[in-house]
Amino acid sequence: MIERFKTIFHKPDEVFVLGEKEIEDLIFEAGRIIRAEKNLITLKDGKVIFVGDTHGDLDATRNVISKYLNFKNKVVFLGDYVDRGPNSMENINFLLISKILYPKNLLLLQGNHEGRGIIKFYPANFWEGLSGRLYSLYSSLLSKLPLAAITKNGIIALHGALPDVFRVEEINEIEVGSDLWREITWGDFREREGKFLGDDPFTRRPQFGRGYFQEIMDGLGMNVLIRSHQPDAAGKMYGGRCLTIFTSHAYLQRRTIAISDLKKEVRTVEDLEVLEV
Ligand SMILES: [Mn+2]
Repeated sequence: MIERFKTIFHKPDEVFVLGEKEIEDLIFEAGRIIRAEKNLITLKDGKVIFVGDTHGDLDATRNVISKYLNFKNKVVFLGDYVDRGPNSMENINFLLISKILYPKNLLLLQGNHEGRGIIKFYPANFWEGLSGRLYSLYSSLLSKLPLAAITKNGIIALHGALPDVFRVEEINEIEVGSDLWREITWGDFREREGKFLGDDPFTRRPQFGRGYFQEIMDGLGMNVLIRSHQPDAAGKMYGGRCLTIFTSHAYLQRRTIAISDLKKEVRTVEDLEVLEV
């Protein structure tokens, strides 16, 4: 089976012809790795490449993986692999195959679009197109993805907003479906003063301001947050300590990633390499 996954990895168009049985095998194999991971991933050395929402943009994922995924780098995807874009199924399957081949070097964090089994949302074209069996296999697997990554040079990376915790270890205790989980996977940041600003009346997303950002980042001892999820957010917020990136043509013409060499101190976004793919 690993040989079959290697073939698909090197001839990525094969990902378009995976049968349902092969997809079940893929979900099972990837699940063995993902279920053993903690909510919080700690990265200690090397170069880390952060990738925003890909949302069915298989081309973006292939570009990043062919260029950066190897046994030295760490590549951290910030969630939202499915829905909106044209190739959700191929995108998530190619990522799961890559995860099986590079389990320590590819980290797939959880976005709100991976939690369809917990909170319903629209658009959900990927989820709505699945058979009942695949719906339950994908939703069970994807809701087990880790929630955050931290680096030894002061970066925390996650999908939406910071959880209301003061020690990074507390992230390991967060349960799927809880308020803290909803802050991470659904939360927005606003360039406004204040802490909790209420749920958005239309999207139901929890909104947070500068005071909340500073309080949680100081408590966690982190310098810079790298996140995705919120296309209307400014790229840089809060004095350059909060970077929002997207890596999908489903939202924007520009597909952006951020790179940090963990040997280098990071105090603001200016200390990262931010580029297009
Ligand atoms: Mn999102």
